[in-house]
Amino acid sequence: MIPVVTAFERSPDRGQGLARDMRVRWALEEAGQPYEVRLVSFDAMKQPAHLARHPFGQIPTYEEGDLVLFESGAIVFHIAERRADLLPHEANARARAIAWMFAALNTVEPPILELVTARILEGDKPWSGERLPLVKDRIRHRLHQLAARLGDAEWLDGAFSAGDLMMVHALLRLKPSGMLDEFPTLAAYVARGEARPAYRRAFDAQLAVFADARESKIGA
Ligand code: GTB
Repeated sequence: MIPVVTAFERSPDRGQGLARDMRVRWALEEAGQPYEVRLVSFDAMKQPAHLARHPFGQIPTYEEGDLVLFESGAIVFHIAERRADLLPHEANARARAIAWMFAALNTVEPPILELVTARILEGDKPWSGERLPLVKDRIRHRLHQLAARLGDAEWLDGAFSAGDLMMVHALLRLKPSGMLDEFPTLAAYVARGEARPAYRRAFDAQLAVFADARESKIGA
């Protein structure tokens, strides 16, 4: 059964791999699981057919036979549980890797998303100049804590896991801000994730979607 993942027809990040289908693609590549992609426009995302897959009208979704899933964390967990070495077999190590997945989604990613909101959606508000440093400080606080825990290790807890996959992808969203470079060990950690062959394959696949969309626009 070939799973089907949904992704942006035209990703606003211009194929930089920041949209969350990238996590799912990456996990599938790590698992050696072929997949298909259904591209959806912003308009189609809000139509009943897609809302039946995703109650909030977003990407990514994942379909595999009768199973329809939304939420990148749940999808990566599903893939990791079944087909990859993305979760350790030993029970305690497995529980810790899952904890890192939650930490990426619930503890590290939220302040990073606040920065995106502050910059893009609230950048023209009169109070934006005062808010931005506060948001950045909240991110720095988390990054200090994360860097302290990572130390000189390659990955967060032993071998590369779904916890690292989610964490690296959450941190990638910081790249355009330059803030990651303030934390060299975290920048190196992210670079290690990006250097994984499975990441490269997933990245190239989503970049090809953007390139194709651009070409068809030029050709039109
Ligand atoms: N919690 C959900 C999950 O983890 O799956 C969040 C899903 C989500 O935010 N999806 C976004 C979406 O569908 C795309 S990934 N947005 C359309 C909408 O809500 O109408 C978020 C994203 C978007 C754009 C960039 N970018 O351009 O850099 C990066 C990430």
